[in-house]
Amino acid sequence: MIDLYSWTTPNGRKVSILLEELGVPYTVKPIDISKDEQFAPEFLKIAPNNRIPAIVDHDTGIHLMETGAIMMYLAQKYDRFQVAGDEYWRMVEWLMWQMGGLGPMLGQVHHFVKYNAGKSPYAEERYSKEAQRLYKVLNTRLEGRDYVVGEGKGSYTIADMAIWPWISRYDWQGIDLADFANIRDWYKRILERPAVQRGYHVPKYVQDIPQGS
Ligand SMILES: N[C@@H](CCC(=O)N[C@@H](CS)C(=O)NCC(=O)O)C(=O)O
Repeated sequence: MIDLYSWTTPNGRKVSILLEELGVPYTVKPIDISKDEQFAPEFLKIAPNNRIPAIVDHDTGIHLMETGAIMMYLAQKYDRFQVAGDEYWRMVEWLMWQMGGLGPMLGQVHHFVKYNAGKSPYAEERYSKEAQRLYKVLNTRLEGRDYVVGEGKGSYTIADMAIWPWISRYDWQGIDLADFANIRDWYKRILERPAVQRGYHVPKYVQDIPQGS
C-alpha cells in the first residue's frame, strides 16, 4: 500500500494522476500547504525539502520526495507508462525538461502574474516570455505526435503526466491554447482519460478541470 502526501497543485496532481492510471490502492494524506503543514516535523522525515508531493511505499519501505523520482519509481515498480530502449531516454529527457524548466518557470508566472500582479513588471515580463518560449518548444515537439514520446500515436508515459497538470493552468499563465494547436489537441486527448479526471481532484475538488477551450 502506498501513502500519497499531496495537495491540489500541479506537482501533487502529477502523482495522483499516475496512481489513478496505475489503478493501485493508495491512501491520500492531505498536506495543506496554505496552512504550512509541509513544515510539520513528521512530514519533513519523508520530505526534507518541505514540498509536496511525497510517497511512502509500505510494500518496500521506501519513501520519496520529488515528482521526477516518484514517477520513475512507480513506473519502474509496475513497469507501466514507460518505454524501453532508446525511447526510454527520450522519456527521461522530457520528464527532466518538465522538472527543470516548465514547472519552475510556470511556477514563477503563477507567483508574479497571478498572485502578485503589478509588484514586479520585470519579473512578469521575463517569466511570461519564458512561458511562451516553453509552450513553443512543447508545441513543436508534439507536431505529428499524440504524446511527447514516440512518433505518430506514440506512447502515453509519465512524461505526459508530468507536463499535463502544468498546462492545465494555461489561463493563469496568460496562454491561449488556440495559439498552440498541437498542445491543445494533446491536452484534450489526455483530459478525456478517466484516471486523469479522478487524479486531478485529489486530495479534493477545488474547481472544474479547464477544458482547453
Ligand atoms: N521539484 C519538486 C517541486 C515540489 C513543489 O514545489 N511543490 C509545491 C506545490 S506545487 C509546494 O509544496 N509548495 C509549498 C511551499 O512553497 O512551501 C517536485 O517536483 O516534487
